Amino acid sequence: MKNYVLVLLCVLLAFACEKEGDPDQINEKQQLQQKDPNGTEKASKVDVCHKGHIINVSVNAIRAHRTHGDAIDLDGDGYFDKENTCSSFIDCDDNNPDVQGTRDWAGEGIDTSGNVYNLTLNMACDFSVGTVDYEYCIGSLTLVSQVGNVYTYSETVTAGCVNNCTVTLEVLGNGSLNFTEDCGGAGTLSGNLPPI
Ligand SMILES: [Ca+2]
Ligand SMILES: [Ca+2]
Repeated sequence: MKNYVLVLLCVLLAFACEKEGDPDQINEKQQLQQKDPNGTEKASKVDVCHKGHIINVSVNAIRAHRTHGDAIDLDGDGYFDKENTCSSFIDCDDNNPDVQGTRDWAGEGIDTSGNVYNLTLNMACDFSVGTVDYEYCIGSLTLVSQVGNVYTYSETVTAGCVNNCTVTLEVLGNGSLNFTEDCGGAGTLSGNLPPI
């Protein structure tokens, strides 16, 4: 009887280790399992940001990759569900490829005269539009151009601000933004805003 219990324990331990194994090993297994007898791959695969590289794995491997801290692109829109080194932005809704939601940043901005203001920035995940709260007015941002991780916007403001300023956002690798509002002769306002 003791031998049976020992064998059962060994089997359970082996199963547990395999279940929590390294995603690389699991990937290799999945690659094999994904092939039909005729060699055709199944369609149920997703992109994963694994060790800085995008790999395409079976949905069955998602849990193991999450356990190891990898970011997943579940809805296949090119945006991953958490901070990662494979893409600049986080998918706000990783279950819907058409709705990406918004992200918020907040921090202090300083103007040309040395005045400090609290800034709150709310941006669409694709950075196409957004709003910025300057404490004393609200600015609406419309994307004009993008060069790499630098986005330039035309700005329309509510009462209290100088209108027709240009806002530039530089998305840094740590997720923070370099924010600059350039109002020409009326001066500039700039700051670094970490994500909320
Ligand atoms: Ca996604
Ligand atoms: Ca999405």
